[in-house]
Amino acid sequence: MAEAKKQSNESLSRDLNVSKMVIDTDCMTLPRFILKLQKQVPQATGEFTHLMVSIQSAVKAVSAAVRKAGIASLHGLVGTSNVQGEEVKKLDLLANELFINMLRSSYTTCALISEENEHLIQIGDKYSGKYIVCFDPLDGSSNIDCLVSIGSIFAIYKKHHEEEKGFKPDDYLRPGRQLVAAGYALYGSATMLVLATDIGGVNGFILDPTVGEFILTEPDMKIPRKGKIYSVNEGYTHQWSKGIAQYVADKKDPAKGKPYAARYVGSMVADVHRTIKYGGIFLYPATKDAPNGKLRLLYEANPMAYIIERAGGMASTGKIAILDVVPTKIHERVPVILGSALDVQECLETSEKCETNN
Ligand code: P6P
Repeated sequence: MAEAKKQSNESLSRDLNVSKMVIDTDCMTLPRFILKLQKQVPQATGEFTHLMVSIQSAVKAVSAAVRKAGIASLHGLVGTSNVQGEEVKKLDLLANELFINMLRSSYTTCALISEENEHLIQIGDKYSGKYIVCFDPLDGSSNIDCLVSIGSIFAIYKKHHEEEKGFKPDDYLRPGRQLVAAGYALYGSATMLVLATDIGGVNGFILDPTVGEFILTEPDMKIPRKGKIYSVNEGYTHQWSKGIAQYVADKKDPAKGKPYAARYVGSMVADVHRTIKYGGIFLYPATKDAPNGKLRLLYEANPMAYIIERAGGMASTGKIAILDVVPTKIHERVPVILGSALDVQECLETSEKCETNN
């Protein structure tokens, strides 16, 4: 009997292997990971877990829409009405609605700041919670039609006085160093969600479409101390400060060491994700036309700086750490120099030396 049972088990395991359908029966999903963090915080109420599950839902829906976008634009459907007479929404407006609706209905937020909305979105008392979420629902959307990777970026503050109703400006016009979490979703060859939290480090989750869950594939992500790639739009070289121009020139000068490779997608999430994975430096510096740079502090620079610092890198405006900037308005811009600590340090030193000598 035992022999027969052994043989049937062997044939069963062979059948499973043959189908290569190795299902991980203990996979670490994003909700499971967040719950694990929650259990490490005695006073946790579970609201952050609800908030992250809502953000996850928004990202899953945006991911599905992005994957369909190519088809929609292929058939020239975007901007027209479909058979039900509904307008086929532009992807960035659709993404914005998805984030707003998921965040509002999570009952965990009191205010939302979106790249797509001129004014702060106040969440009424019925839905109100203690978190303020700053987000860019679809960053790099100008790249949609050429199918280049795009992303969503978010940053989460907890209001100063949880017991009080509503919120005040200093609950969100505050340094990024006071964030409780930040993350991005990258809609590339796969959809990845990278999340940084104050106690959990930086962790990467890949969306497994067969299960419909984000699965932890890159625990405790760390950026290399130094890289071999620089990432900047060199079309603005003539508008940079002498210091930045000198640093970038040095990265290409064999007399200054092995030249770096140039990589620039023009989609911040893609450029930053590559910088975390491979090391190096990403810059969107100040220019004559844009003395504060192009990237927005609350929902681009701060979340990326929070992630980069927790991954062991550096993120600077060129003058101070991005996370120490005190915002004065919700759509404030800042220059961005971020990446491997030794590369950012070298850029700041070259820039300072150049400014001093002139
Ligand atoms: P430029 C995309 O429009 C974006 O906001 C970021 O994702 C990206 O890093 C930057 O602008 C690219 O700007 O001026 O190089 O096209």
